Amino acid sequence: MSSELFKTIVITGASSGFGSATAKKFAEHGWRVVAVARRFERLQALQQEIGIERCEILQVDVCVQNDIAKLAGFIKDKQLNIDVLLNNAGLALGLDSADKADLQDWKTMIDTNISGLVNVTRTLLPAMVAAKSGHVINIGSIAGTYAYPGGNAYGATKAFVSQFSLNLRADLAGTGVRVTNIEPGLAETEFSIVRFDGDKEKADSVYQGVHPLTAEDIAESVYWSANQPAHVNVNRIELMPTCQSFAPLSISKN
Ligand code: NDP
Ligand code: 8X3
Repeated sequence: MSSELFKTIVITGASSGFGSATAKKFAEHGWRVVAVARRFERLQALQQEIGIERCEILQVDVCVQNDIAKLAGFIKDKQLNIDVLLNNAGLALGLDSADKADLQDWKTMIDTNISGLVNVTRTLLPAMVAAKSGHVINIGSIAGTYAYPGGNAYGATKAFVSQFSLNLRADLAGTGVRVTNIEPGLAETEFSIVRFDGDKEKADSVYQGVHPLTAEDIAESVYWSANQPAHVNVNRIELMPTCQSFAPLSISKN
C-alpha cells in the first residue's frame, strides 16, 4: 500500500471538471479527499465512484462565510491534517466587452474567484502553519497573464490569484508550507457551459475543431506539484493545449 495512504487533499469545486478529475487522481494514489462544492448530488456521485473510505464530502459555497467555517469545523472534527488545499472553485461569466458586460456577473466572479479563494485560504492556513507542512495549490489561468477581448473581470480575478500566490510564498517562507499557482489555458470542462449561461451549443463550439486540454491534464499537474520532495516548491505552472497560442497585439486603424 502506498506510503501516501493517510495524506489528505481538500478540493474546492470538486463537483466537476478539474476538481473532480483531481479528486479521482489523488484517491487512485491512496490519498483521502475532502471534496466540496455547492451541488451535493454531484459530490455524492463522486464519493460513490471513489469509495466512501477515501472521500469525505461537504456542501460548501465558497462565497458563504458560514460554509467555510463549517468546512474548517469538519476538518477539525475529523482530525484531518491538510496536506494539500486545492483552491479550484471558480468560474467565468460572459464574454461581452467591458462596456456591455453584466456588472452582477463581474461581482460574482470577484466573490468566487477572489473573495472565496482568499477566505478559504485564510481560514485553513493556520492549521497548516501550525503543522509546519501543507501545500496551497491555486488554480489560476493564462487569462491572468494574457489579455483577450471579453476576458476583462475574469482575467483580472486570475491575475489576483497569481500575485496572491507569490505573496503567500513570501509570507510562508520558513514555515514548511508550499504554494503553487497552476495556470491552464483552454480546457474542456463545464467551464464554457457556465460562461455562456447553460448554452450548450455555444459552449461546444468553443472546443470544435481543436484539441483542448482535459481535466485529467490539469489533475496530472496538480499531482506532480504536490508530489515533489518537501524541499521543492513549484511556484507556477502555465500550460496550454498545443493548438493554442498568442494573438498579435492589435492596432485599430481609422
Ligand atoms: P467547471 O465548471 O467544470 O468546474 C467549476 C467548479 O467550481 C465546479 O465544481 C463548481 O461546483 C465550483 N464552484 C463554482 N462556484 C462555486 C462556489 N461559489 N462555491 C463552491 N464551488 C463553486 O470548470 P473547470 O473545472 O474548468 O474550472 C475549475 C477552475 O479552473 C476554475 O477556477 C476556472 O476558472 C479555472 N480554469 C478553467 C479553465 C478552462 O478552460 N476550463 C482554464 C483555466 C482555469 P458547484 O457548481 O457544484 O458549486
Ligand atoms: C480559462 C482559460 O483562455 O478561456 O481560464 O480564459 S481561457
